[in-house]
Amino acid sequence: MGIRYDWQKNEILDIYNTPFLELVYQAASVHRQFHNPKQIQVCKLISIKTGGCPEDCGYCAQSARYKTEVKPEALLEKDTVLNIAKKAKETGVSRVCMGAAWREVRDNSQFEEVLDMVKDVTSMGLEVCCTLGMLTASQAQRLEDAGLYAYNHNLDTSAEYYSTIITTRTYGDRLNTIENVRTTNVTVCSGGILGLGESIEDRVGMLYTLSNLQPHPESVPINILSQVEGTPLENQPDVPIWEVVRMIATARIIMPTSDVRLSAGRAKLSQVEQALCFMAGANSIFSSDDNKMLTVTTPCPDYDADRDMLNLLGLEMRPPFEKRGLTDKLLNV
Ligand code: SAM
Ligand code: DTB
Ligand code: SF4
Repeated sequence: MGIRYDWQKNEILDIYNTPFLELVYQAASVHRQFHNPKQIQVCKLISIKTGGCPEDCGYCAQSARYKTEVKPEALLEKDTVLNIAKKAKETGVSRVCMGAAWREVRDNSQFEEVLDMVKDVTSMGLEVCCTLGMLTASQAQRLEDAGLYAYNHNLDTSAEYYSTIITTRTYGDRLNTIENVRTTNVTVCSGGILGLGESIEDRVGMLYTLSNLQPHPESVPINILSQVEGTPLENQPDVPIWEVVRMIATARIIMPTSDVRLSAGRAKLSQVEQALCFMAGANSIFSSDDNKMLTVTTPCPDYDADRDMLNLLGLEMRPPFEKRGLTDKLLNV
């Protein structure tokens, strides 16, 4: 089957509700058609600017509106970032994702510093991703010129549920930034979070919006809420693994060429549960040397634990820059 950009909500809901083992089998089959099932992309997150964010995202440890463990810090020095990237590369990581707790990028000296980081990490032979909040088309162009490979900007949930979680920007703002990135050759990374109190229809709604983007985001992160003390969502119940796997499998089936990234919350999963996610089509993870994702509030498995798990499962780390060529070949473009 070819790639579709006209998925309807009822079709996506039917896929999501397919009997569990049949769903995993179908997703695993699609996965094998479009990807090398032996490979997992391993990424390293670096929080280049932590905390003090003016936005009110109800899940986030970095919002200045909530009293959390996270204390605001200045923009990291380039050398600090380069050292973390160097260690990541030595471990076999292929992508470094630099996150800033900003509402939007401003055309100031801090942006110049970030551009410089992008340039230097790219020249180490790593794919670089940034997640810096809202972006104009000309800022996206400057990031492309610096060598940026991907820009992460999540939809997080459905259009309908969005304002329950975030009030300081709209779904339209989010889509607008994604469109601005699409005016360049920088790839798009966009997904969401499970466990915000959303309904199955909201999960389907998010997948509907993502799968109707043409092209699909090259990467779709599926985060599992990490309940952060002090945020409005601190008491949300854990998401059952069955629902995590259903979400991954559905994303895999409707966006077959995208990387589906098992992101925040992976540290809560056993190796067996993670193996089920990989079977269902997840082919990318974040790994870390300091046991955290962006902040101390969200644990991340470390390089050693992940190397052991990949060895156990007979999986390999995907080298940098391999994806674009492979997808182009499959699509005959
Ligand atoms: N400030 C930028 C923005 O919001 O676009 C980038 C950083 S933000 C931390 C990136 C993504 O991380 C969010 O869109 C959300 O999906 C995810 N995230 C943040 N806090 C989380 C949490 N506590 N649990 C799970 N995912 C989380
Ligand atoms: C994404 O979708 N997940 C990553 C990355 N993009 C930036 C972030 C995970 C959440 C980290 C929450 C924390 O560490 O506080
Ligand atoms: Fe700020 Fe991003 Fe956290 Fe929202 S998710 S509060 S924009 S850092």
